[in-house]
Amino acid sequence: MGSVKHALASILLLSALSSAMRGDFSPTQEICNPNDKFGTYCPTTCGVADYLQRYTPDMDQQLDQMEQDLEEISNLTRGAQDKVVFLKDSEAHALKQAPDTYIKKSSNMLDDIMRFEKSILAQEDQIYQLQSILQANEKRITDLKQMSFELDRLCKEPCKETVEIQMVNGKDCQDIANKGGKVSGLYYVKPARAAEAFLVYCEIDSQERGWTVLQRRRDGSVDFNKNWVQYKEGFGYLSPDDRTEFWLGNEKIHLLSVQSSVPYVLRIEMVDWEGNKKFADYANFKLGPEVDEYRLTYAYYFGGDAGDAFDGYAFGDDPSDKFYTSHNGMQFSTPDKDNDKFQEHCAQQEGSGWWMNRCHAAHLNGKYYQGGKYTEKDTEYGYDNGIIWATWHSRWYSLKETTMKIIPINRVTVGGQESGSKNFGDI
Ligand SMILES: [Ca+2]
Repeated sequence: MGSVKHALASILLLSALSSAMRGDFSPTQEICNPNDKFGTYCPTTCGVADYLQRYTPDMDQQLDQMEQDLEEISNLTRGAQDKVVFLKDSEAHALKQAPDTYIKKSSNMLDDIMRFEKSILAQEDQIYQLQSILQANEKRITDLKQMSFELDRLCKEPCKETVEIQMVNGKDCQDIANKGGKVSGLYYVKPARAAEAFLVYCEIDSQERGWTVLQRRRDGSVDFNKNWVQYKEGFGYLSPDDRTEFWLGNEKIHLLSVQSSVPYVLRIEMVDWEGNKKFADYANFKLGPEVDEYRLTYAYYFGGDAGDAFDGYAFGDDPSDKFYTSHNGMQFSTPDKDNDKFQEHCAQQEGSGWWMNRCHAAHLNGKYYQGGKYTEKDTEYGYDNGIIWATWHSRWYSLKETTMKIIPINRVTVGGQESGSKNFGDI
């Protein structure tokens, strides 16, 4: 740009000179000539004209050169402007393009890379987990092979014990005894309205009486803290030799108890820790259907030497105790189902299923206490929750053994005197 300025300055100077020339003098011959059209000025401008004359060709040349240079510069400038415009356009274009494509593209690529990294890490983790599972499975397979080997070995040995199920069937154990069942053991019974036969323990005595056993406690080996469904279906174990504890199941007890026009007697037999035995009988024992929450009903206390605990007991704390601890007409409650007459939840507090009132004077599904005696401190909620028959032992004394069993009423007499007459029986 410096050269351009210099050239422009020269042009201005020359223009000034040129205008001066036109106004005052004009180039003349090398030697001042008065005859020349500018001759009148000659004497005073001669030197200048002479000077100009001498330098005009160079000046013209220089001017031509300058014009050329200007032309070039002008061209260059235009080119530069074009270039600038082009660059601006390119920049604008690039700016426009960059975020949409390249930045986005590169950011997408980064995302992809991160995603792949994550996925690789997750897959490595998965591989590690699968390897662990594989190892665990291999160990399990080894264990199972070992067990299979052991079982195979055991199977080759002759069986030491068999459970014998008697071949006689009937609607209850008395029916089975009537049909020739002679020994106590496991039999299939099918009460009138039962969809299918089920297994029961029949106690068949020397007088050919068949007792269908509903409940058995003898050693505390079975936990009676069970829920509604378990009490409904039954739990524990039936054994052919009366060695195990169980609850036959409310649904089965219901079906058995309502099937016949001849009502049942419920007999409750109990043994304490001193080996004393007592019993209580209830006439017309029935268990309602599940829609009535397996309600307990009986007509009257039929006899026995244990006392009528089902009728409640006056513990002495409150005059209403007897009324609120009776069981006739009570619905069944379990820790997960409160059908009692108490503002709280007897079955839940005492960990058993029973025909709870508020709560009980008889409680044969209670907690098993070794030795019998227990205190509030032994219980979770401070309530008497043992195996109780309040008309015999204190409610803080838990019985050693119990049996609940039914028989058609015509097989027993009032007061528990056995009716041995076979003529009574065949029903
Ligand atoms: Ca309640």
